[in-house]
Amino acid sequence: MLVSKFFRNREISKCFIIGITYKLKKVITMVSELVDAMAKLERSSVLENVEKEIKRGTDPLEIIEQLSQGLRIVGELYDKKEYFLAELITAGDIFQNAFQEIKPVLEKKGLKTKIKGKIVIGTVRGDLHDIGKNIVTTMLVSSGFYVEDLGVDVPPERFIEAVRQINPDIIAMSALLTVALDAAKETINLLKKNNLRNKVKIIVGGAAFNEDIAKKLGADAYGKDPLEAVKTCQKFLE
Ligand code: B12
Repeated sequence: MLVSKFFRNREISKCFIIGITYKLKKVITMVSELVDAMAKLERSSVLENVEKEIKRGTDPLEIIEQLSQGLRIVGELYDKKEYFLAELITAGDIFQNAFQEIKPVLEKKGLKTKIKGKIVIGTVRGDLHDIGKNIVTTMLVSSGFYVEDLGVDVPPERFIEAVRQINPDIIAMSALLTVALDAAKETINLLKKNNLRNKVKIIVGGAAFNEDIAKKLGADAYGKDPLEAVKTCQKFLE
């Protein structure tokens, strides 16, 4: 009796392990295919794989993460001078195409909350990267925030003007270029100079920042991805 139960349990465990392994294999296949296609700038393969994953019910943030991993490889190849500016432009363009497919699914995923607030977001002066900022904006909007997007290459004075006009609860700054950190610092200093710093919370994100840099610049928080951005902004308003 006990022995048969032992063997039955072993069978169940075996099935469980086989099931998990199968699922894991499926995930790994999708990961490598999508990352690979993005890194190799294979537009049709990227779009096909994205469509397949959406149909399969994969978390849209997971799909975005795989595409971002592909972009990180593109960045490394650019660093090694195996890719050039043309490839960076193509990579950005493929991502934007793919994001159009993902966006409606992401919009349904917002972390709905009763806490609403106003956010002014922008990529700081000197920086034209907006893919990450746009994803964060989509997540914030679908989570119930009112978001005023100032776009890219936003000078510190434009942030100040927006605070005066819109009276936001939060300012969100994005930067991917290390050289653009000065503009983020300048924006925070200008808010202080105009006695506006205490009126807003500041969150920063994008590859140029990390926790440490955010603290040194005088921001209230650093967000590494859209989910963290939403959770932190919700916390600001509690
Ligand atoms: C695509 C791309 C471009 C495209 C951008 C298209 C667009 N519309 O955005 C184009 C071709 C325009 C471009 C231009 C340049 N680029 Co470029 N680019 C990239 C690349 C390959 C991908 C960036 C990207 O979109 N990633 C995907 C998104 C989803 O990730 P993300 O932006 O990090 O965003 C996520 C998080 O960071 C976070 N997040 C982002 N913003 C915010 C904001 C807040 C508030 C929060 C909370 C979170 C958050 O959430 C996002 C989603 O998870 C990177 C490589 C890399 N490793 O990142 C280089 C990279 C950023 N570029 C680089 C360079 C050097 C340039 C150029 C100077 C090249 C040149 N010689 O002209 C120019 C600069 C132009 C300018 N003035 O800005 C360097 C920067 C090096 C540095 N440390 O300063 C990188 C790192 C490549 C490299 N390894 O050298 N680029």
